[in-house]
Parts: sequence; C-alpha cells; structure tokens
Amino acid sequence: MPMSVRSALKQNNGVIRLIESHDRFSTEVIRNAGEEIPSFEGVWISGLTQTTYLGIPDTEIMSPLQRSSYKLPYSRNENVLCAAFDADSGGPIEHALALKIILIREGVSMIIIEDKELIAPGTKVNSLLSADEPQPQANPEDFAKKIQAFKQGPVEIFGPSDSDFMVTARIETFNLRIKKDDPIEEAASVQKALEDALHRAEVYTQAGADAIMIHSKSKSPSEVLDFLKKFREKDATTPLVVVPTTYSSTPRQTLIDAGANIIIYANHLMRAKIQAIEPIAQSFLAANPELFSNDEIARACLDAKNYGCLLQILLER
Ligand code: SPV
Ligand code: MG
Repeated sequence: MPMSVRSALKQNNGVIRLIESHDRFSTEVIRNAGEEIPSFEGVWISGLTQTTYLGIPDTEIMSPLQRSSYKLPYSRNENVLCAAFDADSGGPIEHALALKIILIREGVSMIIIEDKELIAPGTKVNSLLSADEPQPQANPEDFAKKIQAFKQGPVEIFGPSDSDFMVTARIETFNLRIKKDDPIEEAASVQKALEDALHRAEVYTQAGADAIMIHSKSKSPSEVLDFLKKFREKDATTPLVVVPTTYSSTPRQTLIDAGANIIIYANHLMRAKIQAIEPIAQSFLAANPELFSNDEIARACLDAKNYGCLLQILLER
C-alpha cells in the first residue's frame, strides 16, 4: 500500500512537504533525495508542470479526468511517498467518481479542487498570472456541491482506503481580487477578500472538505498568514495547505506557526529541468552537429545545472 497524505501527516507531527513531479523520472529523483536529511514526504502532481511536460498550456484544455488517465507521474509502487493531485476546477461534476476511482487505484490519496469556474475547456487562467479578464470564481454553494460529489463513494469498491482519500478545497479569492489604486479602497478590498476567503473555508469544510488550501500570488505572505491565523482561531484541526511560490522567502516555520500543515513546492523541478537543459540545447545550436562528439555532449551534460541540486537546497531550508 502506498503512503497516504493522512498517514504522512500523522507520522510527521502534522506537517509535511510535497514537491512537484511531472514525470516518473522526477518522482524517482524525489524518492531518492534526502538520505542524510529528512526528505519530502510526497509529490504534488501539478497541473502546470504536467501540462508543460505534455507541451500544452495550463488552461484545463485537457480535463482533470483526461490528465489523470495520461502519463500520471506517480504510481502506487512509489510507496514511500504520498501524492496529491491538482485537479484544477475538478472538471464536470459527473466526472468526480471516475476521477476518484482512477486516483485511488494509482495510490493518490488527495485531490485538490479550486473554486475558479471553468466556462469552457481551455479557458482556465493559471493562478500566478494577472489576466486582463480574471477567471470568474465559483459560487461557494455550487462549489460545495462539487466537494460533496468527490466525497461520495466508492467505499464498496475500495473499502477502507476510501476513508483515507482527502478532498481539499482550494480558495482563489486572493488571486482573483482586483487591486485598487486608492490606499483606503485597497485596505477595504483586502479586508473584504479575507472575509470572503474565511466564509468560503467554512462553507467548504461544512460540505465535507478534508483540508483547505489558501493560494496567493502576492510576494508578501501577509494575506496568507492572516487567513491561517484567523482560520485557526475557529478550527484547530482541519489541515491547511499553502503554496509559497511567490512569497518563497518566507521561512517555513513562519507558515507552520501560523497554522499551515502541508507546504507545496509547486513547480520547482520543472524550472530546474528547464535551467539544466537550456545550456545544452544552446551548445548544440552553436556547434556543428557533425563535429559534436559524444565526449562533448557528455561534458555539456555534466556542466549543466544538476537536476537534483535544487532538491538538496530545498530540503536544507
Ligand atoms: C499547479 O502547480 O499547477 C498549481 C499551483 O495549481 S499554481 O501554478 O501556483 O497555481
Ligand atoms: Mg494547477
């Protein structure tokens, strides 16, 4: 049996780190990392990096169900790592059961669905982008129905492993907020967004969400920290998930002290891979391919930034 996110949390005093994987090789690198220092507890099957790997945009042009069925970078054999699947909007509500069955079969024990509304396939806007036309946010009560759909079945098929499967509701309020120029209006808008995010968190946990993810593309961690602290005043137990991509200089302990349980490093291996292969591709272009010897290729590969070194840096932070 693969490790579940729930068990990993129990075994690690309620705090775990997941890192992005977009192919089986990345998962293998993660699995072998950290022999001398504690490793990552699991992988994040990122929509952004899985689609980058497939050469398509992160716009939900492929439904989460299709993405789960095509080259999943994780299988139940990777039993020391737990896995969480980025399911974008969750897809059409009728897909929920099939998607859940595929994920449980592969040993994935957490799905994260975001409360952005997908008007049509291919119209999702990645949360880190500032779009002229922000994607609409789902009505909280409608989104609660989606959470309930993922909470249903199939205990008859999977037995107790289903009770280990976690449904995480991802709140996008902070990313969809339009900034105001006027400082007084801006302060009011920030406060309104915090209240909306807290309200959504309550609606989603009441609908059965096992965990809440709060996302932010701000360089400052303040809105995330405010959310974590306020949420924890009312709810001491529901696991909270954060993705410190843009506020990456925030110490991990600050996030944990505010109430975070799951920290996701969402796109790092793909970024490291691009950095590693770019110089090799450039030297290929610069050289006459006929004259390019195997030795030169091998040297170029060794000179390139090591794919695993970023893992080591992250583990030591
Ligand atoms: C992903 O990794 O696909 C995510 C996180 O959803 S983010 O790109 O920050 O939205
Ligand atoms: Mg995503």
